[in-house]
Amino acid sequence: MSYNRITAREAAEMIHNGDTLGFSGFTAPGAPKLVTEELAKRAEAEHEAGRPFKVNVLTGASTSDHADGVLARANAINLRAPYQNLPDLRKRINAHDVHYCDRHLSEMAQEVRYGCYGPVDFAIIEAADIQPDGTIILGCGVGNVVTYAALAKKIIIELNHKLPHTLLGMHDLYQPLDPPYRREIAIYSPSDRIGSPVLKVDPAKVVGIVDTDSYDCVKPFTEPDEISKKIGANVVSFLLSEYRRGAIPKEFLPLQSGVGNVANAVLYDLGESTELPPFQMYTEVIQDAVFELLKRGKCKFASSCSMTFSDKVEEELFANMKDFHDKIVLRPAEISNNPEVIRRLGVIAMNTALEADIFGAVNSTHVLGTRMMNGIGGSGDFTRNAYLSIFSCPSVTKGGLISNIVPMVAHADHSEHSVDIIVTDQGIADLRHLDPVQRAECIIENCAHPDYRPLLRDYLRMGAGQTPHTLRAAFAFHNAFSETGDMRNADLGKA
Ligand code: 0RQ
Repeated sequence: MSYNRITAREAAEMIHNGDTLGFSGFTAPGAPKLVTEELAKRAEAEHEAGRPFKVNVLTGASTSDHADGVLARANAINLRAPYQNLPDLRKRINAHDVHYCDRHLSEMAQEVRYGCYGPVDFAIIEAADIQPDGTIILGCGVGNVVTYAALAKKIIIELNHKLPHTLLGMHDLYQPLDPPYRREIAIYSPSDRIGSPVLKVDPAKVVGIVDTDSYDCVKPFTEPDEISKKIGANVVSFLLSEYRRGAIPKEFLPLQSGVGNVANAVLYDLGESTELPPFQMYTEVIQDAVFELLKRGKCKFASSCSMTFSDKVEEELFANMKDFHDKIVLRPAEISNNPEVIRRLGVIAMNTALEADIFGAVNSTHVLGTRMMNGIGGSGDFTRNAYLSIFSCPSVTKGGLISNIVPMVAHADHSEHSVDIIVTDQGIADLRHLDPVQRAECIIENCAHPDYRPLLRDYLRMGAGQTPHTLRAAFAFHNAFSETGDMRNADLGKA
């Protein structure tokens, strides 16, 4: 089977204003790079000529500057789903230049199959290699590519020569039947395989192959700061106490870890613990810290949707692929984040909050309640279905001007019914056996920064009922920040 070779520019020329594109990948790895850059140039030229040019972009999660970044700067995106994390796109979203649909990642593929986003015109797929029978070996991120490839009218392949063909065997591609025909997803352990190692596509839909050799350009982590280290140590001490009292079985339970420096610090500390046994991960993203744990045997196996490694770590992986084939599997997002599997495996979910309120609700997405930061990503998929759902964040932000523990979250992504544990640099609040007032006392005394505890105690005393909010004062902290630039000026009486 041989597909046509085309240039990125020729590929971009095939795409029309208003088309819907489905990208492979999840975070930077696996996302297209070259065709999107040419598409951005094309959009700019069309705009200069006074013609409209915008496309709808469906992905697995965030992409990279090669895709979301260039397209956002060119104002070439009409609709974007289900997740993003780049500053230029964030600006467009908050200015309403882009219609952003912030969706649970596990549900996206089925929503597209059910036609919620209309027809998919093009799937743009990053490949490590193409087999003689026309099947595709994917790159380091999967996302929703199985669905996009199946639904798209046309397929463009970006063949990335930086990716080794030895990636063959890392993927497990499976698309469940849609209800009412769906059967159980037969994953009983993170390492179980249920699908195909290669992506099968209809060769008649492939309009061309574009050759590339671009890196993902994932930045390595900076050394965790003191606050991240304290949060990491608190999470580990909580997990250890649960392990010692037998609430986590002796084999341990699979971990999910969000992205960022705090998540990295937690994994680092887990790796250092001599008391915890080697563990497995059932997660959506694995980062540099997990690679180190896999090498040391502290992490025995990682099931993920993407390997979001820095370029240096990626090079090391590619040079030693044979050592990792039995340690990592890459799955589509609707399987890596699948509620059925997460609940069955008893996953311990660890995600980051922007702010939490004294009753345990969490805001992961909207800065001060209105401005989109990134999106809910997979945090909802895991939080609602995990055995233990942990959220962590620093107790304060911006040098203490913002308290991340507030009377009421200004936007609710995760309700108090789903959040089990809150951890800050100050300490740990285990909310599982507590009523709302007890939860509030526990969060204020253990997690809030001492500067904010008196205000939060006053707020709690003001209210009545099962969950004693005082609605006229619930956003006093946020109002104080908007008006004075410092939440410590909150006036509960005036609010
Ligand atoms: O602002 O950029 O101006 O410095 O928010 O905060 O502390 O750097 O946090 O990078 O760990 O991200 C929740 C956004 C945390 C992320 C969130 C300001 C703060 C800073 C970022 P600056 P930090 P992190 C796995 C699971 C949702 C998706 C998810 C996220 C900036 O973890 O997107 O979990 N989660 N996915 O100063 C106002 C507050 C603030 C605040 C922090 N209370 N009010 N601003 N900031 N707290 C991945 C996938 O799904 C693929």
